[in-house]
Amino acid sequence: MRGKRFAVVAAVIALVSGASTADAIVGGTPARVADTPWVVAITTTDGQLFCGGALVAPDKVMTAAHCATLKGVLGKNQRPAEQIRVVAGRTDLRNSGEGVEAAVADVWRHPDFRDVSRGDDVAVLTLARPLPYRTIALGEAGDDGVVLGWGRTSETSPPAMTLRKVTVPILSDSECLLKEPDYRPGAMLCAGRGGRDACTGDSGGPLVVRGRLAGVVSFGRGCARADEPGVYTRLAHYRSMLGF
Ligand code: 4AZ
Repeated sequence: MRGKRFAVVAAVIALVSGASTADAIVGGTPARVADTPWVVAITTTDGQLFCGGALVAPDKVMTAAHCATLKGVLGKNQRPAEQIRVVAGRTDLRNSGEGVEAAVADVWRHPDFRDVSRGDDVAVLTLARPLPYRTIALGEAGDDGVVLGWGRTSETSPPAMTLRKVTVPILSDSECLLKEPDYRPGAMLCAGRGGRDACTGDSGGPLVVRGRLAGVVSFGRGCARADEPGVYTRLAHYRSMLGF
């Protein structure tokens, strides 16, 4: 009786505040790593989620440069490889018995990366050992894509900690420029028309178009706001320097 009343009150509060209890990534649905075995979580050595990524070779993880960056009082520095773990094959990050963890042997960040708003937000982690999971090839943008991650299900929610995915419409460069002044045509792409988006903790994670990796989650103003599409690093722009 008490529980039921609480549930009704919680539902009313959720409706009034505009939050949706079914959301995650934002506006998404549960996903299983078995269906997308190349998606990985990036954590601290004590298991705290901070980003996502994608296996582009058995020992290489594509992610965002800002995921490989530590902010300190003296400025921004590369995050030491020894402080990063890659978790593969684990739908629920709380289930340490599922999948595998790998140490990172080397971090490559785009040499021009300074801040997400300036772009070049791409990095490649070299793992200490190859992982036994299928990889994903790089590809081009299209009309829409699927973004995956373990991150927040709304701006004010904690990370889902279980993998989720959502389909987002990819906007034209001219529309992205109108909505995001920092947008760099050709080197970024933007996606989402409100309600569906990546959010904190999904950074570095994959945007998949026709089964290929077209982008990595870079930045946005909040999450899933109307007229604030999520911004991604457009991987096709970096293809020759990445070598994948
Ligand atoms: C973040 O804080 C973040 N809505 C990532 C993606 C987006 C916003 C914030 C895009 O890592």
